Amino acid sequence: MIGQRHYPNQVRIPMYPQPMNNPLNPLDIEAIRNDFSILKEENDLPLIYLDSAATSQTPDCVIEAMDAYYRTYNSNIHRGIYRISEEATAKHEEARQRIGRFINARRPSQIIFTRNTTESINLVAYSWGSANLREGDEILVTVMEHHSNLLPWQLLSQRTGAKLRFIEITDEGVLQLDDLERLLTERTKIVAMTHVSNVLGTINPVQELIAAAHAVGAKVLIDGAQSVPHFDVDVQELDCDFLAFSGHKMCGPTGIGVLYGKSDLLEEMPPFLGGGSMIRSVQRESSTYADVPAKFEAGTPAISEAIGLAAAVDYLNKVGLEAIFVHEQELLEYAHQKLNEIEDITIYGPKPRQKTGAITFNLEGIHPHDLAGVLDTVGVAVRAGHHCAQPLMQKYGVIATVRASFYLYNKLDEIDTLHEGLLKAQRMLTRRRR
Ligand code: 7TS
Repeated sequence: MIGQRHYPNQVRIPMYPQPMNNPLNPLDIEAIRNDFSILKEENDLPLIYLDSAATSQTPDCVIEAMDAYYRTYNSNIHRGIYRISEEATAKHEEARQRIGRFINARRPSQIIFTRNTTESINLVAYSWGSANLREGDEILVTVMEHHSNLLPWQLLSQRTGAKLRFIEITDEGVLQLDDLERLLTERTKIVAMTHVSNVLGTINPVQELIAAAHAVGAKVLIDGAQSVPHFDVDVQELDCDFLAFSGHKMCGPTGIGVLYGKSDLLEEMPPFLGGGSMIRSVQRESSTYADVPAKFEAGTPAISEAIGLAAAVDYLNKVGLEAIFVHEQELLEYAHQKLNEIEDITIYGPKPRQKTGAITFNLEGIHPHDLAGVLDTVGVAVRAGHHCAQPLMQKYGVIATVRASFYLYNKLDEIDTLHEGLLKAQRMLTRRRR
């Protein structure tokens, strides 16, 4: 369930899953950490992994599921008339079902396997976009998009003459919705927006925006790369037309992503890539295509990765998304409190409870890359850079920031080490002495 909060403009803003505090269901962090071999590796320093927004760590159960495929039934799918190929096909299609259930898709055929979020969005922009957009139409995005949810639309705009328009954000890092009526009109054909900002962690009020977009006849693509891993995303409740996400940010492997789409849209969309597996029959000059989802899955797919992603989904279900969300809130509250104690720090974006997963900041006079380098000397892995969100960086007038991002396996004392690392960087790299 999504919690509700009222904004002055009467837009109902879903902020976070409820309940926020569920003392009956706290995470057993030590048991969870035990599920991740990489966190138990013996190194000079323990790994303090605060870069899950880039790629999350992989629990052993996911590695084992993929290992079992290669060790015991490695074969191509949908073609072999022999035991192990049938087993691989069954496991691959079962994975589709489990992943579909995870986002509450009506049917497994609405789950299209891609390589990642980027490919899922490109698929929609090329296939649906090229068939449906023309000069005079508009594409509405936000300034907080990851480049993966901007470049495909820029390219579409260049191909079709459709115009890109932007929802701005406030200084606090939430969407500025007061001029939505001006931006969202009958010219708008698609709204493509992130559910959660990969830089700020802001949770956007997508359910209300989807309803508003549908009211003017626009379709909506939600970039779920940073939401699906962190809280319950229900495509039927949201009523989005498309949802894109990546396996490697939700305890799954790299090389597998998902595009969910409404069936009627997927059925009328032309293929994206041509090749084996996506055809019904082929003649010299033309062909007919397989049904959805095969129509969009040309070539041999990432078989073990789909099986691994299904294992990841089972793992997240077992731990409980709600408990994960509450745990992340606790980490964020503590991180805000500790980092706010540091002088000359600028923290970007909203406060905890309006966001999930990440805290993004700069220390005056220190380049983010230098800061990340010093943090590495105390074992802390963070991301420094523009985070593939340059328009957002421009909004804040910076080239880059440091981002610490959290997931189910992070502990409060890791934030203490982050804090100490930042003070160390200030001692080393500025004239400030502490
Ligand atoms: N959309 C959002 C919101 C993202 O955070 C990312 C990746 C993508 C799309 C692209 O995902 P991919 O799996 O296709 O690469 N974000 C990040 C990040 O914040 N740091 O590294 C990758």
